[in-house]
Amino acid sequence: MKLERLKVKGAKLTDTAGNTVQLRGISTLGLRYPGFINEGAFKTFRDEWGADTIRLALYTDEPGGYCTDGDKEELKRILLDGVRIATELSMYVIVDWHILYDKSPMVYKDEAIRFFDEMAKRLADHTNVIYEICNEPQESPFGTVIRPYAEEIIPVIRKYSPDSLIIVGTDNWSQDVDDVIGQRIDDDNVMYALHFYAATHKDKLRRKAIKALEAGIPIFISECNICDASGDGIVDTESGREWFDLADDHDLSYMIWNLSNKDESSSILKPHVTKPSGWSVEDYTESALWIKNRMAGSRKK
Ligand code: IDC
Repeated sequence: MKLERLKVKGAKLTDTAGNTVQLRGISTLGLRYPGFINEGAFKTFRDEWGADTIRLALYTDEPGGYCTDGDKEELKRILLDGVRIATELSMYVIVDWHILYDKSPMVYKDEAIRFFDEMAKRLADHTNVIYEICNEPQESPFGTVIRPYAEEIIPVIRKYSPDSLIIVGTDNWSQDVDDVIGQRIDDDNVMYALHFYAATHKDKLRRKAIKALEAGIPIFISECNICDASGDGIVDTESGREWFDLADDHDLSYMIWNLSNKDESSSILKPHVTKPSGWSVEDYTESALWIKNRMAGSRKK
């Protein structure tokens, strides 16, 4: 089944009939760890977790990163394979240009232009592909860095894909969604990223989210977990519950960090688990079990 393109309407994401849509999904770890990018895994998330989306995280700047010393062709092959699998399973899929240590999206802007030009061209007929153009900018004010960057990248995508949904990161590790107020990008189908890690981020960040929502800013939670912002540490289910309530109350889409068996609390699988799919309760970490339960249980439709 070919999925319909989603459309931003006010602060909400909607289908072509105008019904509100809340996507829920799973983010991979960096694509240089492709171990769990396979049909069985994505199907488990779709059928057992209630997920409808997969986010593919292509790190730009880390050892093995796309813009540093990574094997570009291999990383693109893994990415396109992930897109193919998600498409076959009728899931949405986010192509995530995962800036992090590079802080400013401007550092690898020329690479980003080449990358999105190639991807948008190749994936032009994919109605299920969503582009996320800068994961987590830092020290990059929205008006003077992020928006000018987005204004260069978005037309590159729009050339081939005039209607795709595009997610733009916000400053301070995609927390400063309120920065966008009064200076939105002039494009109908853009949402702004908010990331939370519930053990670190609490009322202060939730208030920022509310402030932006009240100002009509369309927010997309393209990364979150209930552990701390390092991706590790304790799991805070109390703050987690407040975050997921907020997301559900406002129909905010959310993607869970991360699909791996790395030894840290944000991983979905425990470190010893190497099975590529077909996991059972004892294979999941504490955060994964809590989130799975929450995700599968709270789907409205
Ligand atoms: C973390 C991974 C960790 C990895 C680190 C650096 O969980 O295994 O060592 O990146 O490569 C983010 C980032 C995301 C982070 C995650 C947890 O978008 O890349 O992943 N996090 O720290 N923002 C807030 C938290």
